[in-house]
Amino acid sequence: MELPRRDCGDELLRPGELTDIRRRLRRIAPRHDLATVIACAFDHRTRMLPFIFADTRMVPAGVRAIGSAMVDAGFEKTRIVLQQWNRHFRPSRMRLDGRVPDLFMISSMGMHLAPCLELIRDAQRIELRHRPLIIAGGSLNLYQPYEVFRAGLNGPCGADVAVTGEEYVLLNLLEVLLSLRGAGESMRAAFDRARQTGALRAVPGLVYPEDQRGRPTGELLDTGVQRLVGDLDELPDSVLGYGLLEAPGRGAGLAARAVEAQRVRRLSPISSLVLTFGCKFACPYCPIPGYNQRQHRVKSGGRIAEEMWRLHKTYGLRYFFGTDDNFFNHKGRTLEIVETLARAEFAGVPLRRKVRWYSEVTVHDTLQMKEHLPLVRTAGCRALWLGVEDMTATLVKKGQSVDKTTEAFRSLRNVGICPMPMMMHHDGQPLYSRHSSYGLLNQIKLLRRAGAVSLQVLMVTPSPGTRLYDETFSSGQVFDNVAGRQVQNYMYDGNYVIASNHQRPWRKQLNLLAGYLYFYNPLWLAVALVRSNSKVSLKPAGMQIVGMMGLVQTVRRTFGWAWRLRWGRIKRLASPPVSPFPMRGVNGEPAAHELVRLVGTGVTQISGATIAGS
Ligand code: B12
Ligand code: SF4
Repeated sequence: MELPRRDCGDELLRPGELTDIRRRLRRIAPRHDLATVIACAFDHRTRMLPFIFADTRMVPAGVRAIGSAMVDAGFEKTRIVLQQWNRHFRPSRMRLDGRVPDLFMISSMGMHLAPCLELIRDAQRIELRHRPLIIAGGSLNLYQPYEVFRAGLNGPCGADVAVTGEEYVLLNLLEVLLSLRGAGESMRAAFDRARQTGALRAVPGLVYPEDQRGRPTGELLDTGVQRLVGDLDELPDSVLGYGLLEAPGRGAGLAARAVEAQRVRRLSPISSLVLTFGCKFACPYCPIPGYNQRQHRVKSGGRIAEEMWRLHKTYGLRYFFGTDDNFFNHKGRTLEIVETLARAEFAGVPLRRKVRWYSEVTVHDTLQMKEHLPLVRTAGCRALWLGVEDMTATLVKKGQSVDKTTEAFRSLRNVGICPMPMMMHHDGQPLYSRHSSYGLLNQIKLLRRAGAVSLQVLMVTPSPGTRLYDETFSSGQVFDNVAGRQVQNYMYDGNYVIASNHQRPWRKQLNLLAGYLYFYNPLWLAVALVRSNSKVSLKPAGMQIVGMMGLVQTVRRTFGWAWRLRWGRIKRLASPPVSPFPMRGVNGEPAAHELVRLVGTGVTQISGATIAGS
C-alpha cells in the first residue's frame, strides 16, 4: 500500500500558510534562545557505484532544508553534522554555545537506519535533566516512522517524536511546544505536557509514544498524513543551510564555529536544490507519487535563478543537482523555469555563464520536450538522469521502448546534454540475449551507442510506500539471511540481490558487476578520450575514470555476497516487517503510517518495492 491520500482538496496547505508560520515563529524566537543540532545519519557500507562521490560530495538537501527553516524562524544557534564527514560524532559529547542543545534532530534514509539508531541511543546517554528533545525525520520516517522507536521499560522509547513530513510539520510542532513552554523549562518537559494535553494531535505528520495522564499506553500515536506546501517559493532560503555545516573532522564533539563559507565549495562541489516535487506516472515500485499525494509542486523560475545566483555568490557553488522526481513532468511549468534561467542576469552577468545544473527526467517526457532541448541547454543544463529501467518495457511500462529511448538519448546528446541512464535488472532479464534487445548487456550496448555517458544498474528491491512491497515479501522473494548473514537495512539499496525467485540469484549479483564492467573499462576510456572533441567534450572520459574507481569499491563490497548466494543457504521472509508496537490514529482512525498491518494470521496490507526517482 502507498501512503493514504488526504481528502481530495485537502492535500495542500492553504497558500501563504508556511510563510505565515515562519513569520509567527520569528516573533517569539527571541524569547526562547534555542540551540539545535541536526545530524545526518550515514552508513558508510553503502558507499559504492552508482552514487560513489555524489554521496559525500553533495550535502543532502533534507538536513539543509531543516537547518534553513530553523534559522529562518529565528533560531540561529543551529549546527548540521554529517556522518558522511564526521564518522566519530557522538551526540552525548555535543555542546553548542557552551551547553547541551535543547533539540537534537536526526535525518535518515531507510538504508541508514543502523547509524540513525546508534545516534539516538547515544543521545539517550545524556543525563536526564539535560537531555534534548530528540526529533527524527527524513525519508526513513516518511514511510516507516516506527523504526526510530525501540522497546523500553514503559513501552516505546528512542526518539521522542518522528516527523513524517516536511519543514511545515516541524515548525508547526515547534509553535505548539513554544506556546506551552514555561520560562526556563526544557523542550522535553514542554513536549511531555503537549502530549498529555492532546495539543500534538492537531499537528498532522507526527508519530510519538502515546501517553495518557502521565502513563505510557505502549502504543504509537499517528497524527496522520501531512499537508504539503504547494508553492515551493514559500520554502525558506536554501542559502541559510550551508552556513550551519560542521567541518569534517575526527572528533566526537562540535567545533566552536561552523565551516567557513569559502570552504563549502571544496567540500561539497555539487549543490542539491529543490526545484520541483512529484511525478504523473504511477510505477508500482515507486513511492514518490503516493508521497506527493499525486500533486506536482514547483518553484518559480525566478526563485530558482535567484537561489542559484546567491548560492554562487555566497559559497562559490557552480554545479546544481535538481532533487526532482521528474523535471519534465509538466511541459508548461518546465518551460517557465528554463526560459527564466536562460535569460536570467545578475549584476549584468548572465546566470547561464556561471552555473551548470542537472536533474532527473523520463524518456517519455524528454521526447515531449524534444524541440525545446536546445533551450534547456542554454538554461545551463548539462546532464539528465533518465529512468530507462528496462528498454523493452517488459518490467515497467512508462512510455519507453528501444526506439524511443534511443531517440531521446540522441536528441539530448545532439544538443550537448549528457544522457545518464538508470536501469533496473530483474529475475526475467538474462545477461545476454541472442537476436533481441532483452539482455542486460544488449541494452547497455544500445544505450552506449545512443550516447549514454554514465550507467546505473540496480536490482529491483522492495521499497516501503509502494504498491508492490507487500507482494514482494508475501510471495517469498525477500531474503532474511544468506549463509547465516542477516540482510540489513543498508543492503536495501539495489546493489545487493536481496529479493529474487531466480534459481541462481548469485548470477543476478554477478550480472550487475558484469554490466558495470562492460560499460566502465580502459577500452571505453580510450575511446572516450579519442572522441573527446564532441559537444559534451571530456565528460564521458571523466565518467569512465570515476566509474572504474567506483567499480573497484562495488566489487569489494558485493562479491562476497555473490559468493554467499552461490554456496550458502537462503532463508526467506514470509511477510514484510511491521511496527513492533500497536499504532493508532487520532479519533479512532487507523494509523496512516502503519502501511503493513497484521490482522489475525495474514498480512493484510503494505506498500511496494524499490528505487529512486524517474
Ligand atoms: C537526490 C537524491 C539522491 C542523491 C543525493 C543524495 C544526497 N547526498 O543528497 C543520490 C543520487 C546520491 C541518491 C542516492 C540514493 N538514493 Co536517493 N534520492 C534523491 C531524491 C531524488 C532527492 C532527495 C532530496 O534531496 N530531496 C529534497 C529534500 C529537501 O527532501 P528530503 O530529503 O525528503 O527532506 C525533507 C523531509 O524528508 C524532511 N526531513 C528530512 N530530514 C529531516 C530531519 C528532521 C529532524 C525533520 C523534522 C524533517 C526532515 O524535511 C525535508 C524538507 O522538506 C530522493 C527523492 C525525493 N524526491 O526526495 C531520493 C531518495 C531519497 N533516494 C532514495 C534511495 C533509495 C536512494 C539509493 C539507495 C539508491 C536507490 N536505490 O535509489 C541511494 C543511496 C545512496 C546513499 N549511500 O545514501 C529513496 C529513499 C527511500 C527511503 N525509504 O529512505 C528516495 C526517497 C527515493 C524514493 N525511492 O522514494 N539519492
Ligand atoms: S519511477 Fe520515476 S517515472 Fe515512475 S513514478 Fe517514480 S518518479 Fe515517476
